[in-house]
Amino acid sequence: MNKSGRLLGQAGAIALVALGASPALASGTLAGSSITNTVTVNYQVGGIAQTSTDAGDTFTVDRKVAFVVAESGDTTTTTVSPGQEAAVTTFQITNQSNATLDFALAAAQVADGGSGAHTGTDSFDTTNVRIHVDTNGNGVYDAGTDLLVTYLDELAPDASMTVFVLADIPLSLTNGAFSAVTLTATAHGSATAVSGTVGTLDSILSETTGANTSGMDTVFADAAGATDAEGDGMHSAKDDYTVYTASLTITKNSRLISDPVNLTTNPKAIPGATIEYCIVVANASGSQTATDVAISDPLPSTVSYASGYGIFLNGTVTGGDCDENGSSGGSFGSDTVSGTLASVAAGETKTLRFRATIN
Ligand SMILES: [Ca+2]
Ligand SMILES: [Ca+2]
Ligand SMILES: [Ca+2]
Ligand SMILES: [Ca+2]
Repeated sequence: MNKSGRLLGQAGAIALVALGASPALASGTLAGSSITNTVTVNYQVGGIAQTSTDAGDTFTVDRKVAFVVAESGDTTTTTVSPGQEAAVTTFQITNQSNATLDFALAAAQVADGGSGAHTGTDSFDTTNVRIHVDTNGNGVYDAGTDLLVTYLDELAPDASMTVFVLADIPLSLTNGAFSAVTLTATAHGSATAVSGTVGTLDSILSETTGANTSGMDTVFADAAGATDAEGDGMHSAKDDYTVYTASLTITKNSRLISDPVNLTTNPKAIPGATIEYCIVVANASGSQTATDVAISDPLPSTVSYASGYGIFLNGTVTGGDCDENGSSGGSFGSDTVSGTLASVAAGETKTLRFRATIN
């Protein structure tokens, strides 16, 4: 503070309290602002008013860097299917600083065994992780509209911006597989001005070390986030993806129906015998419904498809064997029996059944 008068040295501090009581912004008086006030003292000598004495005080408001990265958009994990592309998690970045800042953005995988924002233990990494900003401001990711970014440019004091982390989900993941992601924002800005350059990621900020200077100093007031420390010019939060998928078990067995010698009484697997193949598709409880379950069973040359019997779908199972039920369907061509089950829900078991003779 520059004191230009000796009288009433506390006047500047009193005036500052008065100013701070009603700031224009929640984040406070803008960094770089000059706060000036002048005190005037009138006095008398011998009962006669004398010429008044003034004392002025001017100082520069310093930059308080405070901001929050928070998961937003939903309160639960993002459910995904194996092979899904551009699965979205949503974050919000709020600038609580008294300056306009850029925020460099980085999305990082959480290692196996780590935690996310919701219940689960990290068990896989997503691929092709990228960050988009909510360009049209509707809070929802819009492909082709919400632009790919590596930083937020010139976020004003008290302003918030929604960003989306997009990732691709690998195939061959099991139900309940969990992948967490951490979004970290790092404060950048002009070294000397209350705002930076539009369209450019300004310099990474550092705190002013040592005593207060006459210029705009920088103070880090950010909290500790998911993976960053208090007062480090960074803040971070986690979100996560959980795989919901079908958990199919396929079993196949055969039973003898008849043979040319014993007929249906204790038939044996001799040439000319008829056998029934039973294909069972089971989906574990707690899984997602599998749809368009396409079964394809190429027959070896040692058996011949029993075209007169047909193919039966969606039958029941007793003791691991197909019951003699189900509805006609499927097809036979190129020595292959085929059929499609429209859906197999969690906990359901469905079948494909057909007969062949031993050559
Ligand atoms: Ca991971
Ligand atoms: Ca949008
Ligand atoms: Ca900038
Ligand atoms: Ca921090």
